[in-house]
Parts: sequence; C-alpha cells; structure tokens
Amino acid sequence: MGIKTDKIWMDGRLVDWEDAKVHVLTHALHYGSGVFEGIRAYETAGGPAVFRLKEHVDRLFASAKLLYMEVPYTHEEISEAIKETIRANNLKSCYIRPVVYRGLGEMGVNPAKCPVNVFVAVWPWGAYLGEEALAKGIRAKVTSWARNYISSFPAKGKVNGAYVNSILAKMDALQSGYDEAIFLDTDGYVAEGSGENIFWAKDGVIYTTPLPTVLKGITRASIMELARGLGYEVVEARAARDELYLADEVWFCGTAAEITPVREIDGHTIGAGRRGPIVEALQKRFFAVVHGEVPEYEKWLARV
Ligand code: PPE
Repeated sequence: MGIKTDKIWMDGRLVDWEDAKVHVLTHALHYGSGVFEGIRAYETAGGPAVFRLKEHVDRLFASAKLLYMEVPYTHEEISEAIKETIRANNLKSCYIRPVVYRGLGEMGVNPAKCPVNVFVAVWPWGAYLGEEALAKGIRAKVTSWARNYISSFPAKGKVNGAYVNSILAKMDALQSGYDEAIFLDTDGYVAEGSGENIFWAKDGVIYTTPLPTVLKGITRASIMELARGLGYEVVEARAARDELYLADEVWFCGTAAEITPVREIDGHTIGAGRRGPIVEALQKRFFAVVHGEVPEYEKWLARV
C-alpha cells in the first residue's frame, strides 16, 4: 500500500500508522465537516523542502475559519508538526495531508459540541495523473456535473464535504474513458478540474479562470508569477468551453497534479495533440524551483 508509512501526527503527537484511527461517530465522517490541505515536499540538494508551506498553512486556517472551527494550534505549531512528520517517516519527498475536522461529541448536523481534531499524514506520491501524463498530456471531459455553486460551498475553503462534487465528476470522466474532468460553473463558464485549476494558452497569451468559483490554488498563483517572470502575459478570463477546444495549449495544475498538459477535450485535439512549448517551459521552471535550483525562489521552500 503506497500510503503506508511509519507515523502520523494526531492531536499533538506522533502515533504509529496502524494506530491512527477515529471513532465511527466522528462528526466529519457523517457530514464532511472538515477542511484539509494538500502540500508537497520535494528533494533538494539541502534535503527535503516543503513547497510554499506558509501559504498552505494559512489556507488551512482560512478554510477552518469558514467552517467556524478554531484550530487548537498556532500556524507555527502546524508547520512544525508537518516537518516533524516528514522527519519521522524519513522521506526525501512526499505528499502532505493535514486535516482539521469535527470529532467525536454529539450526533446531528450542529457541530458545536464536537471537538476540533487535527492530523497530519504524509506519504510518497508520484505523478498524480501518471508519469506519462506530464510528458504527453491527458484526455479530459467536460463533466455534466456543475462545479459547486458559490452559494452552496465557500470556494475559498478546501472543505472535505465539498469534494463529493469532485468525486462525481472524476468518476464521470473515468467511466466515459477520459482521464480527468473539467467542471463548468453554474453559469456555464469553465471553472476547474476535479482537483486542479486550469490554464490555457492562445496566440502566446496565457489564461486562467477567475477566482470566485474556483479554489485559490497555490500552484495557480505560482504559475502566474513564474510565467510573468518568463515574459508571458497572464490574464484571468471567464471562458466558455469552446475557448478550450480552440486553444493552442491547455493544462491542469495543482499540488498533486503539478503541471499536467491536456491533449484532448471532448474528442477535440488541443493544439498539436501533445505537450506544447509554453507548458513545457513552465514545467521546466516549476520543477527547477521546487527542487531548489533557482536561488530567487528559495523563499518558496521551507527546509525540513
Ligand atoms: N482546485 C481543486 C478543486 C483542488 O482540489 C486543488 C488541489 C486545486 C484546484 C489546486 O490547488 P493547489 O494545490 O493549491 O495548487 N487539490 C488537492 C487534492 C487532490 C486530491 O486528489 O486529493 C491537491 O492537489 O493536493
């Protein structure tokens, strides 16, 4: 099992992986009342380094606030717990999953009597959509499920329960023979993937969808900054699906997916049908940064 490691941090201490258990009456298990993060640590010449740790921990606290949960630790304590868990598992690189959730107290939708619990798990996680996907691109489908309506879930929170929407879209795409889903929002505009933000390029300009309906992705923000640094114009634009069909390049990005080109959407070949030059340049820059090879972006790395 790829997710089996030695230790998981639970409510202030490291416990053996086998013992990291919760009661079946845990509130979050019934109602999805939790928030989470997905973070990566990469191997660098100076040992493992967590990519944009501060931004991820800040977003975890913002997500918790949106669910009226008070995290019983400081930002520094959570950051330290993350580093401690990586060290305890002796990993050179890994994916990191902190979860803040409503635990065991009372049943019923009202979570007020349930404690706020926290855990941090880490595991080695290779390319989210497959190693080949990074080089060759994937096939995506515009799913018939609309992205969570902004008045149904706070899009700026990474809320556990909201991911049922993503699960349905992902399964729809897979069952239709595609690799990943593209959500439209409830107005029919392109939103994001089941677990990624989306970008496209046309005539040398880079576009991504504006924030209100999508997760404020940390990879998204990083790509926007790196792309501008490489001299590209980056525009946030609402788009209908046909804009993607006619784009020169399309790609997904996220902590898990990193930068994954999309070579086909709904039977339409995108550009030349393979990884395009802009996404390749961005991948090159991104992977150099996360591996600590770009001194200017050392500021984005937290040594473990
Ligand atoms: N949109 C969604 C819906 C999303 O879940 C993610 C991350 C992003 C955009 C990109 O955000 P960021 O990681 O900050 O660049 N999805 C996480 C979970 C994936 C999973 O399958 O689990 C992730 O990439 O860690």
